[in-house]
Amino acid sequence: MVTSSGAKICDMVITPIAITDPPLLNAAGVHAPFALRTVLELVTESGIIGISEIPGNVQTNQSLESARSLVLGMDPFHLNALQHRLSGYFGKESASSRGNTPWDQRKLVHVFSALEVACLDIQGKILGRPVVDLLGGKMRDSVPFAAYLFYKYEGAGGHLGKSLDPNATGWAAARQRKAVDPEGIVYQAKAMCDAFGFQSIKLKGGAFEPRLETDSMFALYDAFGKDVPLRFDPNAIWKPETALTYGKELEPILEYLEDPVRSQKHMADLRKQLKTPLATNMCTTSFEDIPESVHLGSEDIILSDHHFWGGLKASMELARVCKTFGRDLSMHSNSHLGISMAAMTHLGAALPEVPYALDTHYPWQSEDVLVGGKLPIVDGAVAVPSGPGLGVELDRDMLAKLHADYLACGLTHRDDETEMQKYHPGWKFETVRW
Ligand code: GKR
Ligand code: MG
Repeated sequence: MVTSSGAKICDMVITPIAITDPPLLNAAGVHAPFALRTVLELVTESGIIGISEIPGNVQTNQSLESARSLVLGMDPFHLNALQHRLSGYFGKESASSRGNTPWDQRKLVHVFSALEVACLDIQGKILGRPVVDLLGGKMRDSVPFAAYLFYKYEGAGGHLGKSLDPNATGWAAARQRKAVDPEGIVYQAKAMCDAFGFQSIKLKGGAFEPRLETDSMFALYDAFGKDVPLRFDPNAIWKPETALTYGKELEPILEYLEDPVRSQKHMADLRKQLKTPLATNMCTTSFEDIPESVHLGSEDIILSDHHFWGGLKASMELARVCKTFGRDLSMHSNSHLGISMAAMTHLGAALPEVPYALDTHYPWQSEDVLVGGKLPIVDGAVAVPSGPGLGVELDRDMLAKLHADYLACGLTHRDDETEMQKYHPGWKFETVRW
């Protein structure tokens, strides 16, 4: 018989926020001065509040809101029933609904991820245990992350827009510098690694033609040497023949090559011709994609993201699937704050293996909604929060400020193409460019 924990969910608070984001370049354009996130709070009858954070998008927020009556009255331990209700309500969402952009645009996975993480936060607070224990327990005390480099235009983002903060020092100063060539990328890498102690490096590509971006990878190799693993991600913007040419050239220096080409088929074809492992957060992006991935052999590494795979438990299940089918699992990221960072860290601590340092955009963000500010990254790693639940607490003044920024900035969803047109009128996102 199903028993209730006596802690039903009685309120749900959805707060869209806008966070300062520098003009980072990628295949789809450039980041706007603010990245959007949504903070969810679930409140139980006994006053326990569980929190979570997902990418901000007005349609996702509306979906979350529309699920309110399905959530209220639920026991926060009954995640299976909650998922069943939501799937019935939203209907099947196919993998192709993720869209063509480097980031995922599906609704149900985001909605369920938000609810699941907030419920796990509540469960942990009821039980007095950290979320990592609810995922099977800690395999490590801290979780390694990688330096995530971007080509970028000058500027710090936020209210400063394209201008610079003259008072910035250290990483805050380096973060606002322009990086549009190999020298700029090496400068950024050194500043980021000095500040956070990262021991692996990823460069986001797809912004410039392949020659320049390949040269940047060799410049990083020259600057950091063979002991710092390097990855490169052109977000599927290369043609198969381009990927083969530059993939071969990069073979001696890459730990892995991420989404060089679009589609499982093209990835599988390329994988047969390259020695470098291929990783993806674009071609195998849901459980529904796994059969074809296995059939074709489209990648070596799946980059999970609990916001896109339907939560932390689903990501643990993905780890098992990956193991079964001979894939490694690592982690993808998008611009995010500390609630997501805490969730990613609990997951990273629970995973049976972490063969590669995980992705995070966290150093690019200057604000946070956590009491005590940003979670520290020390020697490239984040310590697993030890308090109950996620182990982090909402700073309500910051939440209110970032919500005011959301209202003032007028953005409703991520649109890097429109932002790019402010720099280059008429610029168009092409899914395959070079
Ligand atoms: O933040 O511009 C960006 C990235 O390109 C991001 O949107 C991607 O989803 O980090 C991502 C990736 O690995 O593809
Ligand atoms: Mg990627």
